[in-house]
Parts: sequence; C-alpha cells; structure tokens
Amino acid sequence: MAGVKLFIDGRAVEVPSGATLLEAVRAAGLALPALCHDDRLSTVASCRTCLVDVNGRGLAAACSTPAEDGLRIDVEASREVRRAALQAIVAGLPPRALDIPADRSELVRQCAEYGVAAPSGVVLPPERGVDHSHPYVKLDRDLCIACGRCVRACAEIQGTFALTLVGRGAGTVVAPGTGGPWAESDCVSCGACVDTCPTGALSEPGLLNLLPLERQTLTTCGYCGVGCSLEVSTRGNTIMTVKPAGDGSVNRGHACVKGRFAHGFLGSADRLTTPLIRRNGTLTPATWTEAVGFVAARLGSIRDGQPDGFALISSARATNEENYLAQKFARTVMGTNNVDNCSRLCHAPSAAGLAATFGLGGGTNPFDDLERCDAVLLVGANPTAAHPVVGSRIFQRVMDGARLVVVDPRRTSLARYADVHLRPRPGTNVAVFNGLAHVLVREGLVDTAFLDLHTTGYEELFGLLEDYPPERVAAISGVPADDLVQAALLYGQALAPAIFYGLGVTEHLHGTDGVRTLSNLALLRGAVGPGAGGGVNPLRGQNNVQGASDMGALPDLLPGYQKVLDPAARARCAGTWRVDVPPLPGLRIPQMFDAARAGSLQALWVIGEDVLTTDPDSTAVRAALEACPLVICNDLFLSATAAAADVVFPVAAWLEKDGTFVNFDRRFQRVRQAVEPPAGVRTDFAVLHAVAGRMGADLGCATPAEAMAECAAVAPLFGGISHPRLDREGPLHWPCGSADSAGTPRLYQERFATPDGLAHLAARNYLPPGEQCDAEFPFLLITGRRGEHYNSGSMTRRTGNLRLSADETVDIEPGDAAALGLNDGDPVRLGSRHGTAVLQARITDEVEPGQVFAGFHFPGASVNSLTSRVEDEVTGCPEYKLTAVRLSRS
Ligand SMILES: Nc1nc2c(c(=O)[nH]1)N[C@H]1C(S)=C(S)[C@@H](COP(=O)(O)OP(=O)(O)OC[C@H]3O[C@@H](n4cnc5c(=O)[nH]c(N)nc54)[C@H](O)[C@@H]3O)O[C@H]1N2
Ligand SMILES: Nc1nc2c(c(=O)[nH]1)N[C@H]1C(S)=C(S)[C@@H](COP(=O)(O)OP(=O)(O)OC[C@H]3O[C@@H](n4cnc5c(=O)[nH]c(N)nc54)[C@H](O)[C@@H]3O)O[C@H]1N2
Ligand SMILES: [Mo]
Repeated sequence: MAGVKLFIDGRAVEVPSGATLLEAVRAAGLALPALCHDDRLSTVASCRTCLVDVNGRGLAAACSTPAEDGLRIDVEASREVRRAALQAIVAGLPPRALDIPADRSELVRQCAEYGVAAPSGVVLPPERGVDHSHPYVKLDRDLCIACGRCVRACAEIQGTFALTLVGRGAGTVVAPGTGGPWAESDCVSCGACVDTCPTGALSEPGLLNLLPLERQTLTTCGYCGVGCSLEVSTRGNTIMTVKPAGDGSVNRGHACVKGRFAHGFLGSADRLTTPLIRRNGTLTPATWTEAVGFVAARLGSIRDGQPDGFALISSARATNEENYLAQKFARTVMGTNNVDNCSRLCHAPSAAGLAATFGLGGGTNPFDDLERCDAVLLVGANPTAAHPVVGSRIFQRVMDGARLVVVDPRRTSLARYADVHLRPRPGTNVAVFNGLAHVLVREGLVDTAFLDLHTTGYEELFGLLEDYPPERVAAISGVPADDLVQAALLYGQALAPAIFYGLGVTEHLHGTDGVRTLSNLALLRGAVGPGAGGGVNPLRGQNNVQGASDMGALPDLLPGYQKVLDPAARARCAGTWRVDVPPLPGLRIPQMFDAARAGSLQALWVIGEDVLTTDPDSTAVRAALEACPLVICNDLFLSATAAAADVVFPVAAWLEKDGTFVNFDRRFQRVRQAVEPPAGVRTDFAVLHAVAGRMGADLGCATPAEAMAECAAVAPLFGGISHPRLDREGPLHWPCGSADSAGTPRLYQERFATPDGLAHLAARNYLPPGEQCDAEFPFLLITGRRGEHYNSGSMTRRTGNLRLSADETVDIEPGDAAALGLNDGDPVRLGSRHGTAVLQARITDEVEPGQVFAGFHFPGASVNSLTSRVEDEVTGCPEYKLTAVRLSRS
C-alpha cells in the first residue's frame, strides 16, 4: 500500500495510507494526549485533548483525522489548546483525581506533562458516589470523564455490551446497561474496562488503597488452556493486581474473570499448610519428615513386591517439569507405566483422533490464524464461558465479517451471533459431521486435487457418505435438513475456514469417532496442513493438560508421544534415566479405579485432581478409593479426594512456582513465581524429589530448568525447548526439535506427520450413545462449564467469584419447568441410574425441551454422582455430555 508523506513540526514522516494524524505524530517520535482514545477501539474523538494545528489553518482531532500527503502538522504550536482541554476536564473533577498514582491514571500523567494542576477555590461538582457492589470492578462516578472507552472496550474487545453512558452534559457517567448495581449487570468481569479507563474511575480492589506496587512478574495463567500471559504486581508477598500482557501473547492484552481476578484462594484460611496422615481413621497433622518417610516406606515395599500395584494420576494443573518428574517417578522409581492425567477425562479423544488422522495429537494451527479465516465452525464448545479470551476473539472476527456456524444443543452466547446454529441431540455428532460431509460432496465443494495429493481413504468415505443425506441426518439428530445444508455451504464455500471444537465432541461413547469425522470436513475442503484455512483445533481444557500429556504422563506414551511399545523409544529414555522402562502400557484412570475395586491396586498417588468430585459415577470412585490400601493426595486444599486419602501433601499453586505450561495451541510458555507459598507448603516438584530420595532413588533434575533440559534430551519433539531460550525469545510452539528451530506454529505445511505423509480420512458410521432416555429417566442431562467457576471449584469458590455465582444450578427449558411446576431458584432433585443430586432451577431457553444442563463446580451438589461410567470406546474418556435423568421438585 502506498504511503502518505507529511510534515510533523517540520520533519518529514511517512505513514501507511489510512493512518491517522495521531499515528503520524507518533511516527515522528512525539506524543499526544488522547484521553478518549484506545488503539484497540473505534474512535469517537470527543475529548479534544489531541487537537493539533493543521497547515496553520485550524485545529483537528489527531485521533480521527486521516493523514494526507503534504499536510503540515504543528504539534508544539497547538500545545496550549491541548492544555486548555485538559484543564477543562480537570475542572469538572474533584481534586483527588490528580492524587492517583501516575502509573494508574493517564489523566495524571498528561496533566503532569502539560503542567495542569487541580483547580483551587472553585465550586466542586456535585458528588455522584461510588458503586462498589461488584467484587472486582469498582466504579467511582466522580472520576468519570464520560470518554466512553469502557463502554467500547466491553462491546468491542469482550463482546458483552454490559455498559452504557447515562445522564447529560457534565453529568454523563458510565453505568451498567441493566440500570441497577454493577454486581447485578451483564458484566462478565473481564477487566477490560478497568484497563482502558484513563482516570481511575474504574478500578479494582488491589488499586483502591493507592499503595504503590513493588514488583512485577510475567507469568502464564494457571486456569484454562488458552495460556494467557499475565503481569502480576505484588507488594510484599501479596498480589495487588493481575493484568493481561499484550504484545505477542495469545491473549493480546485481554483476560477473564478467573485469570485476572480469581487469585484470592492463595491466601484462603482453608489452605493446607501441613502434611496429614490418617491415624485411627482420622487425618492428623504430621511433619514433612514423617509424611515423606511413611509414603516412602509403603511405596518401597510395593516396588519391591508388585510394582504394578502402584498407580499415579499426574496433574494437568501442575507444570511440565512436575509432570515430567511424576512420570519419571512412576517409571523409574516404581517400575510401572501406570501413570495418567486428566486428559483422559477431557481431550484424550482429540489426541487419539488427531494423531490417527494427521499424525500428531495437537491442534493443527496457531490461534492467530483465526485472523486469516473467513468462516469459523465452532462445535461443542462454549468459549465465552470456558475460554473467554478465545470467545472474545471469535466474536471480534465475526463482527469483522467472518461467518460463524455453531454446532451445540444449547443456545450458547456465541450461538446468538451465528449465521447458522445447528442444535443436534447430544450424542449425534457423527451423524451431523457425516451429513455435512455428504453435502460438501454433493455440492461439489470437495478439493479433489488436495485429496489426491495428501489423503487416503476417500473412496471408502465417499461410499459411506451416501448413507447420510440431510433428511436421514435430520431424523437422527433433530437438525433440520435445510440448516445442515446451509451450514455445509458456509463452511464449504469459505476461502479459509477454521474448526474449533470442545468437549461436546470428545466426551462421548464415540468421542474419537467424533474428532475423526469432524477432521474429515477440513480434509475434504483442503482447509488444513498444506491447504489453506485454519485447520482443526481442540480448545484444550486445563492450563497444562496439553503439557501433562506432552511430558508422557500417559500409560502408553513416553515424553514427546514416543510409544511405550517402541523399543527404540524405551532405549532412548533408559539411556538418560539409567533404568529400564517397563515394556507394556499401564493403566488408564478408569482402569486404575477398576483395579482398586478388584483389590489389585496397593497404592494410588493422586497429584492435583479431585477424582471424587470430577470423575464420573462418584459412588464407584469412592468405592475404589476405599478399597485401595494407600491413597496419597497432593493438593492446596482438603478436596473431597484429599479428605478420603491416607496421606495428604500440601502443595504450591501456579502463582507460587516456576516452570512451564503448554497451552492449547502447543505453545511452551514460562511460569514464574510471583509470591512465596505459605510456610509449610512445598511444590509438587519438591515432594516427588523428597519421596524418591527417601526411597534411595535419585530423580536427577534438581531444578525445573534441568527437568526441561532432560525432557528435551529424551523427546525429539521438544529438543529445542529450554528455560533460558523461553526467557530470551518468549513462547515456542512444538514441534521444536533443535536450538535452531523457531518452533512450528502451523503443522503439516508440506506433508502430514503420519508414516506415509498422508492424512487419513475416517469412514465411521453413526452409532447411538451409551445412555438412553426412557419413561423412568425422560430428560437428557448435559454437563459442562459455568464462566465463574473452574472444574472442582476448589480455587474459584475461594475467591470473590463465589459472590458472582454461589450455587450449582440446573438449566431447565421454560415449558418443561412449567410442566414440572418449577420456578426459578427452586430446589430440583435429579435422579439418574447412578445417583442423585439436588440443584437450584435456572429457567432458560438456552436449553431445548427435554434437555437440562448443569455445571459440576460445587462438590456438595455431587453432579458426578449422576454421570455414568460409559466411556469413549477408543480412549476411555467419560460420556459426561449425556446422562438420562428424572427431575422433581425437592
Ligand atoms: N470457566 C471455566 N472455564 C474452563 C473450565 C471450567 O471448569 N470453568 N474448565 C476447563 C476445562 S478442563 C476444559 S476441558 C474446557 C472445556 O471447554 P468446553 O469444551 O467449551 O466446555 P463444556 O461446557 O464442557 O462443553 C462445551 C459444549 O458442548 C456442548 N455439547 C454437549 N453435548 C454435545 C453434543 O453431543 N454435540 C455437540 N456438538 N455439542 C455438545 C455443550 O452444550 C457445551 O456448550 O474448559 C476449560 N475452561
Ligand atoms: N460432569 C462433568 N464432570 C467433568 C467434566 C464435565 O464436563 N462434566 N469435565 C471433566 C474435565 S474436562 C476435566 S479436565 C476434569 C477436571 O477435574 P480436576 O482435575 O479434578 O479439577 P480441578 O478443579 O481443575 O483440579 C483438581 C485439583 O487440583 C488442585 N490443584 C490446583 N493446582 C494444583 C497444583 O499445582 N498442584 C496440585 N497438586 N494440585 C493442584 C485443585 O485444588 C483441585 O483440588 O473434570 C472432569 N469432570
Ligand atoms: Mo478438561
């Protein structure tokens, strides 16, 4: 694009055409105040603080005036005008507006720059008071200059439209659109309004006291798999604020209610600070020496007798280095491959399905490829709640013109912005995906050249697809045939379509088939790998579920997805570990419980997973824990699982430790300690070392950096990853095989990673789900996420998020609620073939008649006593997404 040449204070500068005068002034190395302006937001040019003189002819707002060839801008000469604009703004504010520390108020910084002081002796504006109803977002109306940045940030960055400006003239002020107090508004507490506010009118708890922040730590969020970069500001050992980091980060300066605000659990009075040992039936405090000695002695005799009597569940919440050490402990100290992580409950079907189709078990594209996509197929995922920054970025793309197809039985937030929303009956994905593929073929939207060059299996697939005309798919899934055709056309006719999907695809009896038949669409369309388009991307769940699997905390895979069954891979590890690796795959999580109930498991070590709350069919899990002679649990809190354990180790959380996580688009990112853990608390890393040491074994890798280095040495996929390099260069996407590899954000640019280099289309028929409704259990329960709480809720329930959402609720369609005589907030008893739970009714048309939806974030509500042990036939992932239930007023 041709540039524009103009003069700023006599100096020639060139900017791209379309740039504003503000950008031109900055290009000249000068600055202007611009209080109503944020580069990320649309321009309103209302505050007048960026006025500049143009060609000596008049004043223009630099933020909104386009740069033109030959213009002469006089920045210095118009200084006084800007000073007057600032002075006028300050005149309408109480003098304390200028007492706010400069690092928190753009207004204060500009006033200092322009020599503007608080007015003295004038009549103070009428007081409008504060709204401190919300736990995190605090409004001081008297500091509001009605610039509207917060209103635009809420709409344009977050996509929530919770805010508006009310009042007239000098009385104009921001307010929630719903009229009442902030706490009762549509605000989702992302903090974007606080970040953009130029005066401190919008603030957060850690800033209200005006105390200076002492130290900043750049780290990676420990909640979901998006992996937001966060800057944590501390004073002493206390976290004051957490801000989203901007440049180069996956979150680009945005965050959500969890990562940004939900850190209060660290200082909760419930934090475990001493190990516990069960004595005479009761968990009692013990010293570290006692607890480590007790565990080491018991595990020592299991190792010497029957190593496979031990099993370890490693934590997707913990760091890579901790997971690496955990699997190394199981394999080298105990001599068993019985190690797994909660990927089993989550995206194990993704790892299996994507690897079978494309060669590797991760998502195919970097998230930033969203920007290149003109259509998004969002399937069985609710990112607005579960991956809020992803949800916001998809929303922004749609506002910028990308087409959106949502496939979800529920009317999720993003479904409201979809061009087409398909609402299949839960459990019918494979029929829907085959139906979409049928239409792609029928309408000639298949990229046959791509199929010829890069795939196998299309003859077989084309044959199978003949059985999936839209009318038949409609009968199976309830999706109207016309909608199915329209969705296929939107995906098929897009130039660069992207698929994002979640647990609505994986947590099913046929979850792996779901992943494979969904992947077929991208292949048919040539929209993955060597083709254009945004590929196939699972929205992985936990902060480090990708990493826990990458590190080999899996029963059949060693670090870097090397097969346990592959002698060369075992030899590579054994060479470094100096211990033979057991040659046969170990137990998966559900098999560990089976073994415990059958009496063959002697000890189970659960690191950071609340299996009693989050695994399906809690009654059966409890029976397993009771049958297992030794249950060890590492946690921050006395979770339901910890309370049932025989030994509990109190451990540090992500903000208290050092290491790395891998996010959902395969990025290794540094995790850095922002605060010290409470006295008495150790890291999982230290606990594993201590127990191994007491057993007379040496795990090596004294520090997390050394653990990463060792992992890089045994796993070719990560050969180029190291802490020093991540510190120097920032995040790296795997595969990254050597120090001179820049990492691989986009997979399969030339060929797929299967042995034959081709992607494998999957011809899979629709098969019915495991659970079926009948007269006794007529409703279909879907379980999933609420935005305010995280999985077992152990962390979020111990923060201000509890004020935003205080109870487990069950969503019921209005007609169903009326038929059952239920009102909003009524207690409802749910019964399944496996157990019962009592939840509060939330009446909403987000769910279809005959279907209900619940979270699983409150252990007391015991939602997982309802869910069944039906699991994905390939990977053992539970069928959490559908359970037949009956409902009644409690
Ligand atoms: N706030 C919050 N964020 C989280 C978490 C949390 O607990 N709270 N947990 C994290 C974890 S561990 C994970 S794995 C991710 C999960 O993130 P998501 O996968 O987005 O989460 P879910 O809400 O479990 O399920 C997604 C959607 O699947 C739909 N669904 C159910 N059955 C079907 C079906 O048969 N077909 C289709 N097409 N859709 C179906 C549901 O209606 C639901 O909207 O979130 C992560 N982020
Ligand atoms: N009904 C139903 N159930 C589900 C799901 C569903 O959709 N529906 N989703 C499933 C999915 S996808 C997942 S991933 C699981 C998640 O289930 P879990 O992994 O059990 O859930 P979390 O609450 O994320 O974390 C478990 C524990 O780890 C602790 N913890 C946090 N950080 C650390 C750490 O650094 N070290 C240690 N040692 N402990 C730590 C927490 O305090 C918490 O007690 O739930 C599954 N359960
Ligand atoms: Mo998950």
